Amino acid sequence: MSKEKLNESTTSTEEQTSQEENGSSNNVGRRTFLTASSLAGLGVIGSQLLGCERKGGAPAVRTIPAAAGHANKSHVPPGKHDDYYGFWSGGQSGEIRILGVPSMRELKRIPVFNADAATGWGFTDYSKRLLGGVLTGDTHHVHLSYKDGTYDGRYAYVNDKASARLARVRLDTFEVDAIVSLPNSNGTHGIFPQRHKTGYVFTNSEFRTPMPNNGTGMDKPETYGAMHTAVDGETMQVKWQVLVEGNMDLCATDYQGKYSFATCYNSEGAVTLEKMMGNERDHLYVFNIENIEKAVKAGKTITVGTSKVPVVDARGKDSAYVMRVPVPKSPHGVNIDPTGRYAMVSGKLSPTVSVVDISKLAAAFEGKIKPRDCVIAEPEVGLGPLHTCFDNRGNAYTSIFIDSVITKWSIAKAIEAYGKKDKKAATAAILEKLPVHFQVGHTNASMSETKDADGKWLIALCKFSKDRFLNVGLLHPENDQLIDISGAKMELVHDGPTYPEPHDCVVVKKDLIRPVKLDPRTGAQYTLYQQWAKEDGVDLLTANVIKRKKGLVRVYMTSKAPKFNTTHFTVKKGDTVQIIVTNQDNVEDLSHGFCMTHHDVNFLVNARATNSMTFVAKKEGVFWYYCPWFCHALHLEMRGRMLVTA
Ligand code: RUQ
Ligand code: CUA
Repeated sequence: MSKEKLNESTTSTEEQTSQEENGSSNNVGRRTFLTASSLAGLGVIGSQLLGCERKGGAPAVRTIPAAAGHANKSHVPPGKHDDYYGFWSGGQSGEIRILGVPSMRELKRIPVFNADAATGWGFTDYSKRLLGGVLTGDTHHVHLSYKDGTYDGRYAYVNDKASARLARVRLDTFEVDAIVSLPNSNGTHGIFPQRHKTGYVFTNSEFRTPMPNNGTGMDKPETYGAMHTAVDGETMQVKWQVLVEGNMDLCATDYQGKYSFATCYNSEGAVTLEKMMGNERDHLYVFNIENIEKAVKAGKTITVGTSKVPVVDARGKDSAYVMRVPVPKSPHGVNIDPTGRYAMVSGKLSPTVSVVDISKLAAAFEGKIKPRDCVIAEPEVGLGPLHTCFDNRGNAYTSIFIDSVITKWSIAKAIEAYGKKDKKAATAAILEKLPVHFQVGHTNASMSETKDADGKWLIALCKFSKDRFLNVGLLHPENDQLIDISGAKMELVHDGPTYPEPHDCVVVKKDLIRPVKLDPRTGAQYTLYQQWAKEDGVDLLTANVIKRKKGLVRVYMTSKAPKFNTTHFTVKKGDTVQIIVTNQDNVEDLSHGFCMTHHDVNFLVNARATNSMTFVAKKEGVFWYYCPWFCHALHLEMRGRMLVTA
């Protein structure tokens, strides 16, 4: 790297900040809210959304890597383990990804709302049942189940924004075990589990629709509503919903099980972008769970459409169920600090984060104070604040999309400065701004969403990598950056290219996760196969059996390296064939698979697991089936024949 470029890359944050403060780099003062026209002027709308250029073409962010040299910190030597599991959402890839932190090595992909050729997810009988034929998805937010304010290592939950679903992953097997469809919901975005125990998982509808959504209402958007839904995290059943008038973006819960939260960026109830940005203030919805549960119990509910789920109608104005805390402007993230005292609402179109004191909410629900009185600080953190995470030293870290920085600020100092004329106090609350590369969306820190936040690592999920990696054509990787936050100053230590597009991650101490190495032969999938075997009078564990029913041929077999116990079988053209394989290897990671050539059939069978897929035998001939997972020196010989007769 040339010296010039290096200098450019290390332009101090102070310089950048002062430029913005005196308005020399653009015409929008830092106090000013962003509007449709000012965003356009800033180069924030349309093709210049990315902050590549601001007015006049001046570069808004450096496009050169920051000074190298801290890389050793993230280095985990060969053969050594990481200290943390990272659970990443995979955005429109529909999956969850597991990374080691701090090495940022990708350890696994868990297919969830997608079809995956390697494992057969989306094609196997069980995954098809869960997915109901919907093979695209959009995962944004992965959160783990809790006990007493920290992770209990049992489950991970993730949303599907595309088709309003919630999935659960078992953290012993790292496989999906349940998917639930959310009634009367469109664009399910923020989700969050309760933190005192495995209780509810709350989900937010981002898109407002007619209620019921039954084929009318294109010209009456003012009548639309959106659902805040409570799913039981144990049974994965939808328990109740709260209907509100505004849209809901991100979701959070307190630490006591009293409240859940949702940001609303479209209190206007508009259906076009310009009008959604009309109000100077939108709000944070606060849901009072005890009061809602009482209403549900007492039957003070309605049903909407064909769903039987009880709905508390809380549209329009504050009530015992829902309160609206006014915050500027089109807020995005809501994050609770590790003490459980504060909800940080990031302004998105306001350069501020609103600090809501959760301990004041009860008084506001009782009408003793105004909802807005619960806001006890509103530090200015930069242009386009999206999400906030925390260390264990009273600091908050907010991702700033337009400025492409992480802003570190002191919660106590921000509270102290609130309402004071003294500009010095406000400046003192902002501790540091670290450039990130580029257009950071979500950010999260190690254990930040638990009472045990440890202040070690921060991840900046940057939406654009621009020229930081080799050019790979039209679609570039995103850039998940690792930042050391353990010292006085933040230090960027790693650039992590990722396939689009992670929205969020949680970073979890490794000891809290206790995966198994062999299939436990428990749970819904195994139960299903036991049921089939019972119906057919077959022992799954030794089966080498063909069962013919009307139009259906079930082929039960086992695998044990390097053999299938069924070496050949015959079916008729037009038969529907179901292949059920039970893996008899009791050896860690000794996975086999089953691929039927020319039939679009290919699936994974892990050690001790059972899996199956169904297809129609369409053409006469001999077709080899084989094991596609490298399992043995004689892996290539692990195969058999299917004869399809006329
Ligand atoms: S939300 S960063 Cu789902 Cu911000 Cu995408
Ligand atoms: Cu079994 Cu390859």
